[in-house]
This record gives sequence, structure tokens and C-alpha cells, in this order.
Amino acid sequence: MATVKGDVHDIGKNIVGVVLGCNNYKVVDLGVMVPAERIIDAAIEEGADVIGLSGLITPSLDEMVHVARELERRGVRKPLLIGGATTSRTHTAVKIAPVASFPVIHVLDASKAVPVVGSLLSSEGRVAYADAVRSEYERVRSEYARRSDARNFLSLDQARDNALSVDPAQIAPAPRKPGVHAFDHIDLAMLRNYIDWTPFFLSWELKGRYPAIFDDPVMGSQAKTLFDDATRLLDEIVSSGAFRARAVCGVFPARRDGEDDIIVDGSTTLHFLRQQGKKAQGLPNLSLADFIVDSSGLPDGTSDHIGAFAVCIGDGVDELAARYVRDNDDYSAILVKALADRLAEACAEWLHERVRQDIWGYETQAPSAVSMLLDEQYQGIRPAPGYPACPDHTEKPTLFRLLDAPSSIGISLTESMAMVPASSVSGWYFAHPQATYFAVNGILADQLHDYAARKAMDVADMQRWLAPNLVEGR
Ligand code: B12
Repeated sequence: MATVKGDVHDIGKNIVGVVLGCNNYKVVDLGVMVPAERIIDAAIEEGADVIGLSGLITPSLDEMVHVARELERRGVRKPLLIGGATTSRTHTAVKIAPVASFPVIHVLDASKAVPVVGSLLSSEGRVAYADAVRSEYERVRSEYARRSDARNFLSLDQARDNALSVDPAQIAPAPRKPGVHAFDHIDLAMLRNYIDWTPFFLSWELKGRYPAIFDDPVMGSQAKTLFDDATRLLDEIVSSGAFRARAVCGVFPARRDGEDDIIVDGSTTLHFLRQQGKKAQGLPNLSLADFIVDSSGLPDGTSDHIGAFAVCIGDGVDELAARYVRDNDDYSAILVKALADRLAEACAEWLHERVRQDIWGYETQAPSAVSMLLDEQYQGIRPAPGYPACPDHTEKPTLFRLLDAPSSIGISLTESMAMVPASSVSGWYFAHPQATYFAVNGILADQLHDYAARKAMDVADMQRWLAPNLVEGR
């Protein structure tokens, strides 16, 4: 098993490894950022019966297709399991399975891994199982082709005609503290108050909201044990200062340029994508650029603004996790990484509040209770490149340049635009009261070409980065 080249996350893969190990399978874990060649060499050397790939962000999907092709080319025709937050049955069926003559199977979560591997290796049932998956994926492909019908979409021009016009009178004021602000060794004891625990339980397939999950008749006691273990470990991390939390942010003058671009500080252009799916009467086809007004709508001398941020929990996470692995305590090693992720999200929540209250300073009421913050009950949004409203990961280098993130807080990008350290979040701040989260979803070839031209990127290259959003063949 391996997390593919360019991707850094391994919590899901590690959980699967532990679960398979507990079921008497020998798991050879190659770690993260593993190139296809190494995965295939190891599979041959170890005589693997099954190969597993994991990935968190969309660029990894393409890398998985590459691994499948390479397995085929080198004649290593063993069943291939596909897993990780960014993967799906549809992508596996539509993009990966067709390049392989061996079974390729999407595995939704750790609990499914054992029965799937069991079926693939059973001497009586394996042929029937592979055939059943093959015909199921055939159905998924037809369903996908039906959904991708261009009749469900507007042309880019039509979508732009249905853009949202926000009220220029309601733009946020200029920031109280302009410029870039970096924070180091952020107090972990303070940050833990901003942790949203609900996704933490989800990582362990315990689906329920915190703290009500403790009263659940089926999961309650397991959730409580997990929570007690996590808080004990977090106490240690906080008191020993084992993790280093860093953040950087800035609020810059910004104006809308054309339909879907934003010019920041007069010189940096940000590019956004627009929804092209047909909408119900009265609903706009959104682009994040809609939330910034162009200067023509504003009195002379004033401008709209956009914020940018990056946070990371680094220095100490991998070291502490490795210490637990050496002690054969995989459970605690996974907990360490899951806590680092929770703290990264908590840090993003804390920073956003600080920006609204102080640095930008447009929020005039006192800070809300943390539970209200986690329910996003405040004005403004913080979409992150890769999230559904701005699915293009290649905007991250621009974001990082604006913040000088590599030198100010030590975050770097892999060739797939994953951030290192792994527990990192970066994104934009939009403050307009009409700014909301949305999903761009499918885009047509007209937008692909327009977007590639705006970014001065090769269309084929852009096509690869936007592959998960492209409406097939159009
Ligand atoms: C928590 C979270 C984070 C955490 C860390 C995630 C992590 N440790 O994996 C933090 C806050 C750091 C984070 C950051 C980012 N995230 Co995030 N994040 C999530 C979230 C909410 C949950 C992911 C998670 O931890 N799930 C729990 C773990 C245990 O599940 P898992 O990894 O999927 O693994 C399970 C299965 O997939 C399977 N499995 C996994 N691997 C394998 C392998 C094999 C062989 C098998 C059989 C099975 C298997 O079994 C596992 C156990 O059940 C998802 C949304 C979602 N609901 O999935 C977005 C999501 C993964 N994030 C996303 C994005 C974009 C990002 C950022 C790029 C955003 C940004 N600009 O800051 C960064 C990237 C970080 C980086 N280093 O580059 C996108 C990725 C898709 C995309 N468009 O690229 C998602 C899907 C959100 C979305 N809808 O867009 N994120």
C-alpha cells in the first residue's frame, strides 16, 4: 500500500493497514509520496497479492491512473484497491478500471477493506466477485455518461450572464491592519478550544455529532474511549509543546477583472471558475469572483478587499508519530496525526476570527461562542484551493507568493500541489455578506479553454489539473 506520488496524507491508509493487519494480512506500507515505479518494484519483490493506493487531493487521481497503466505495461496484473478522501467509485470505474485488465476496486472505508480483500483472494469466489464488480462499474460508466449530458449545462457566456451582482454598498471596510502578518508558536492550549471534534470521530467511522455522539446507544462508549485517549494525548502534546503551530495572513486591495478574475494589490491576478450547471429560476451561476466588486461601482479612492491565509501544524508531528510506530503503537501514531489535522483546522478557525475581529476588523460584535464559529455563523467565508468553490489546486503558488508562505511559515508545495507539512490549510477570505460556499462541479470545454488562456497555461496541462471537474468529452 502507498499514498501516491505528490500526496502527503496517510491517516486513512494507515487505518486500513491496521485493520488488514488485525485480520492476518501482511501489509507492506511504502509510506507517502511514492512514485509508481517504486510501488511496482515493491509489489514484484514482495510477491504482493493485492496492491492498494491512497490519495487525499484530486491531482492524485491522475497519478492513480498512471500507476494502473504502469502495472498493466509491466505485466503486474494483481487486483488494485483504490482509497482515500478524493477517490470515488465513479472515478475508479470511469478513469482507472478501463486502463487495466486486472480488477480495480474502489474501497470506501477501512471496514470494507477486509471483505473486499477476502473476496479477491478467495479461491472459490474471486472470479465471480471480479465479474460482479466489472458489471457494476459498467453500469456506473453509463450512468456517468448520462449525467454528463451537455444539455444539463450552460455555455460559459450564458453562465456569466447569470452571475451574481453583489451590493457594492455592503463591501467590507479597508483592513485595520494592512500587510502580511505571521504568527509562530501559536498557543496550543488556546487552539484546542477551537477544535471541531465531529470530523475526528468520522475518521474512525463513528458517524455522529460531538458531543451528542457519546449518548449514542451503539457508538457511545467507543466514541468516549476514543475521545478520552485523544484528549490524554492532546494534554501531553500541549504541555510538552510537541507541535509548532504557525499561521500567516493578509488583507489586500482587490478588484474584479472581467468576469472571473480578481486583481490583488494592483498586480497579482487570481483566477476562478464559474458554475455551468443549469440552475432553478432565480438562482445565479456563481464564481468566487462575484463576491468582489469592480472599482467602477465604488466611490473614488475606495476599493474592495480580499484576504489570504495559510496555517500549518508542523515540527514534531511526524517525529512523535514515528516514535509510537517504533513502539508498535500504531493506534497512537494515527491519533497523533489526526490531532495535528484537528489543530490545523482549529488554527484556521482561530485565525479567521482574529482577522474578522482585528486585522480586517469588519466584525463589530464580540466573538461568538466556538460552537457558533464551527457552524459558520459569521459574515464571510474562507474557501481553500481544492475545495468545491475553487477546485483548481494550481492557484496555490499565487496564494503562497502573496503571503510569502514558504519563508514566513515554512509551508511548501509538492508537484501535485499538496502542502507540506501535511496538516496545513490555505485559502482566501471573502467578507461580503452575500459571500457563500458553493460547488463549481462540472465545467465544459469552453470554460476549460477560456480558463487556460486566462492563466496562460497549456490547455492539455489545464485539462489534467481540472480533470475531475470536466464534463466528459465536451
Ligand atoms: C479532515 C480533512 C482535512 C485535514 C487532513 C485530512 C487527512 N488527514 O486526511 C486537513 C485539515 C489538514 C485538510 C487539508 C486540506 N484539504 Co481536506 N479534507 C478533510 C476532510 C473533511 C476529511 C478527510 C479525512 O480525514 N477523512 C477521514 C480519513 C480517515 O478518511 P480517508 O483518508 O478518506 O480514508 C478512509 C477511506 O478513504 C479509505 N482509504 C483511504 N486510503 C485507502 C487506501 C486503500 C488501499 C484502501 C483500501 C482504502 C483507503 O479507508 C480510510 C479509513 O476508513 C475531507 C472531506 C471528506 N469528507 O472526505 C477534506 C478533503 C479531503 N480535503 C480537501 C482539500 C482540497 C484540502 C486542501 C487542499 C485544502 C487547502 N487548500 O487547504 C488541504 C490539503 C492538505 C495538504 N497537506 O495538502 C478535498 C480533497 C479533494 C480535492 N478537491 O482535492 C476534500 C475531499 C474536501 C472537498 N470536498 O473538496 N483536509
